Amino acid sequence: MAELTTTIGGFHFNNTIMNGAGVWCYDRKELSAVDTSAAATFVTKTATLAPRAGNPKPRMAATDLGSINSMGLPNKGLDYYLQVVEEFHQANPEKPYFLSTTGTSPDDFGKIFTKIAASNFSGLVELNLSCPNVVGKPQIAYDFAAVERILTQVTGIYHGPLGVKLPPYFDLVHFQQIADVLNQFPLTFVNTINSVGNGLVIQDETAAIAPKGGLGGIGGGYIKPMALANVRVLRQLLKPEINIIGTGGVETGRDVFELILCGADMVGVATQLGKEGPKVFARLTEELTAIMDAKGYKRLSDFRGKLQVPEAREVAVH
Ligand code: RRO
Repeated sequence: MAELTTTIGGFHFNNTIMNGAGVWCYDRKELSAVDTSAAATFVTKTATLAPRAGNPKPRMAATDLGSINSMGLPNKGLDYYLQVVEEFHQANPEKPYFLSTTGTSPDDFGKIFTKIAASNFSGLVELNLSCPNVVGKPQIAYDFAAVERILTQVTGIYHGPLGVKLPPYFDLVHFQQIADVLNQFPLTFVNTINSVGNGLVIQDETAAIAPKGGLGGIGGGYIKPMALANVRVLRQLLKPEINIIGTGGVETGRDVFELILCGADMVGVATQLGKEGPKVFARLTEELTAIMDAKGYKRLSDFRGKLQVPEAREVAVH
């Protein structure tokens, strides 16, 4: 039977599928449910320095094709997640965990990473540069100079394994610009993509969610083509030592397969995890394994990054 082990930096995982930050990761109870599922590991809800209530409700809606959210970074604060991840680490010293974090003002980043550096944290940090839902705050990673500034500061303070969560890019020049910035830093991984920011879902004659006049981050099946393209192009542009976690639009084992075909080292599941709960990981694992077995692939490296593109045939004018 095919095996699904993978590595991010020097960290080994016994499966390639995990949650995407924001879903089933708010507190100890939710993290425990993911930890005891078939998932490789978990990433926490994105932690800010102080706890936050987030945006007013309704702030999340599932649809047949995916989801919209404007949660607004509700979280229990960095201290809570540092402590909880340390507890999981004590119980499972062999299993690496991800801590997601971000700042809500320029001063925060230094404070956050000074705190993490001074803690016992020994997993991987995912710096979220792409939350689309904090009122009045732009998505940081659409500002390439800001990304460079923040990573210069953060990597000067923190020397542990670090990755960034990126928003989707839609323009080939922007792919090159973000890759040029990221390649200057000793990053362990990027996670691409976050939700597609500022979409609108309407139910009858009313927006599905309340904050920001109904606008929110779109996830699920709607965004799979953007996730595939972002994984594929960033794999071509980033230094090979930067691993990629592909997130976006995973509903089936086939979707996991396609993200790996585009170059993902690991795959995140968010909207479908919200719909189905942590048992989704066992189903996706079975479906991916069945695809690999049918194709004769023994391990992920047999097909990772090996997407084929049809040969282009010239077209005559007529
Ligand atoms: O909390 C949120 O509103 C949120 C975050 Br931090 C994020 O990174 N992505 C998203 O879709 N929602």
